[in-house]
Amino acid sequence: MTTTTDLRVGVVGAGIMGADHIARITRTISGAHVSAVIEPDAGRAKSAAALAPGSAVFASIEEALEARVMDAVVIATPGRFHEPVLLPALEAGLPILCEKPLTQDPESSWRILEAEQKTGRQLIQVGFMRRFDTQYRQLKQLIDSGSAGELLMLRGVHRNPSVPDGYTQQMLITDSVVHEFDVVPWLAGSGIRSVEVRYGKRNAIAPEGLREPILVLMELENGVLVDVEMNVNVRFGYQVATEAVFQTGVARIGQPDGLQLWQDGRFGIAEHQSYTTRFEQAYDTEVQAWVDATRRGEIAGPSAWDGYKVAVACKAGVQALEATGPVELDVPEPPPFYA
Ligand code: ISE
Repeated sequence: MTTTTDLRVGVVGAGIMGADHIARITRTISGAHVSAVIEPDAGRAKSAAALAPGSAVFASIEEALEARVMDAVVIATPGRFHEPVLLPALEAGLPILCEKPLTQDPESSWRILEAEQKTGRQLIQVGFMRRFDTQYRQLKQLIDSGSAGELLMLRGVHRNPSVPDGYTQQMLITDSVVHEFDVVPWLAGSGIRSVEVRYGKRNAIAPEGLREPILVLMELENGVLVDVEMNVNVRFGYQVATEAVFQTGVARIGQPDGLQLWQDGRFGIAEHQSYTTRFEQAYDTEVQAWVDATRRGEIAGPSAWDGYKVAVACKAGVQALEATGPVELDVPEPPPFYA
């Protein structure tokens, strides 16, 4: 139900994630409604706006700001379009939930940090939804509690059924491993020291020009070693799973938990096909937490500084795609505003 005290949210970008957030805010989230859909593709904008009755459609963030119909903004465009939306939204003083990545390189992310500092308060929350996933949270609690001893290694798989046209080799890092670059330091309580990429046998069904799967190795500052299989043409479904190796125990998250079916002499469990269902609970919890925090004048998750650190890791990761051996990260001290 829409009320007059609701947060009026403008959603920028009406692709898969934008449409998903528009439907979520309209149907599931309390205390907010979608007042504006901002999307240059008229057909896409119209179908997305139909998900949020009463919302107005704009072709650009500037037009929507001019109309003064938003109290806050969700940015769900591809990463390369984030900076030109973030800057005017910050200048207008609007709170922002920005889908990952903050921006695509450390230089532009630094410009965003500077613009945010000028506003005098933290307005940006970055949409690293894994931090809101119940199982990731349980794993973090286990690590923090020390009840299985110290964390020694993390072993992850990140598998997609396929990738859209235009997905490039670099996007293995900047669009996909970007999630691990945020969630691993958050879980382990330690920054990333270096990133290395190893190539196995190429999957011949991958689109031309894409050399994958890859194995991404991260060494953390606290000595924890992390490996992630990044694999984007598995066809059978969407899988994100982690095994944590402790001194006296092993924990797993992300195991299949769908419908179990025994039929024709076989047994199977339904597997997710997309991140929109695998992380549905995480997105719901994330967006509700953001809306509640925004109404209190706060953020409730990864900050722009976290987004900046991930941009530094992505830069090292992209270099590691070409390099032999580990690439060290160069993260400066956080500006006092974020310390
Ligand atoms: C996509 O953009 C996402 O964010 C998904 O979570 C990730 O699994 C996928 O690899 C990306 O392309």
